[in-house]
Amino acid sequence: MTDQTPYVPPRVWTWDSESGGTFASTNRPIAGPTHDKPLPVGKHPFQLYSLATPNGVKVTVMFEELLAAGYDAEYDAWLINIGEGEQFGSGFTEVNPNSKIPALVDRSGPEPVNVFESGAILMHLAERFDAFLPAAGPARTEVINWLMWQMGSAPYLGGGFGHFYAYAPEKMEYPINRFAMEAKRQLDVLDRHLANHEWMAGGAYSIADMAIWPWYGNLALGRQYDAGEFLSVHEYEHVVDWAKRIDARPAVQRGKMVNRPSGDPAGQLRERHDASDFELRTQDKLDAAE
Ligand SMILES: N[C@@H](CCC(=O)N[C@@H](CS)C(=O)NCC(=O)O)C(=O)O
Repeated sequence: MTDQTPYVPPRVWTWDSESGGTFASTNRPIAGPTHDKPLPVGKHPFQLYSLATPNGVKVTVMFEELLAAGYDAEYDAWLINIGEGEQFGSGFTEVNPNSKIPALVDRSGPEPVNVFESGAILMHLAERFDAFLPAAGPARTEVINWLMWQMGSAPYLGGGFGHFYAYAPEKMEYPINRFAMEAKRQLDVLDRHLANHEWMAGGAYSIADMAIWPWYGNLALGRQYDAGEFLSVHEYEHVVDWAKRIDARPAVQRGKMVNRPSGDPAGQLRERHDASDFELRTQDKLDAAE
C-alpha cells in the first residue's frame, strides 16, 4: 500500500499522453497510420517486417530453422523500430492493421498474402513447407495447443509482469505481485510438462518450442526484464534445461540476431537479405567499414 491519494476512475476515460512509462511516446488509444511510408520490398519470396523482440524472434528463428533444414525459405528481414513509431507507417498498417511486429508478406504465390500475429506466421510457414508442425492427428493438435497457450499466456508475462516490473513509470506493489504470481504459475506449467517431455509437443522440436522459447526460455535463462533472481527462475530446472537445448541450436543463434538494433554490435544484424549477412553485415562489421 502507498500513502498516495487513491485513484478514483473518472466517469469517462480520456487519454493522457503524458502518462509516462517506456512506451508512452508511441502508445495511443486509436488504430490506423500516423504517416505515409511504403514498405521496402526485397528480392526474396518472403518479406518480413520486424524487430528482435520475443514475438519477432519466433519468426526469424523459424526462417533460419527452415533454411537450415534445406527448405527454400529465403527471406528479406526489414527493421521496424517500434520505439520510433514505424509500426504506424501506412505500408506497415496495410499489412498489419494492428500495428505490431512481426508482419510478413508472402510473395511466393500468384498474389501476395499478408500474415500478422506471430502464431499465425509460424503456422503459415509450417503449412507452406510442411515442417515443424505435424500434418494431422493428435501430434498436430498438441503443437497447436501449446502454440495457442503461448499466444494467450505471454501478454500476462510481457504486458503484465514485464510492463509493471520494468517499464511502468514507478514500481507498484499490487500489479507486480499479481503478475509475478501469474508469471511463476506459467513457468510451473511449463516445468511440469517439460519434466517428462523433451520438446513441448508432438514428440519433436516444433513451432510450439519456437513460440515459447523467446519468452519463457529467455526468462528462465535470466535474460528477460532482469528478473531472473526476482522470479527465482533457477527453480524451474526442466525449463532451464530445455531453454539451453534450444539456445544451443545454430539456427536459433542466427534468428536472435536478425532485426536487432541494440546490444552487442557483433550480435546485431539489423537487416537480413542473404545468408552471408551473418558473416559480413553485422553491425560491428558495418561500423568498421564506415
Ligand atoms: N500477439 C501479437 C503481439 C505482437 C506485439 O505485441 N508486438 C509488439 C512488440 S513485441 C509491438 O509491435 N509493439 C508495438 C506497439 O505496441 O506499438 C503477436 O504475437 O504477433
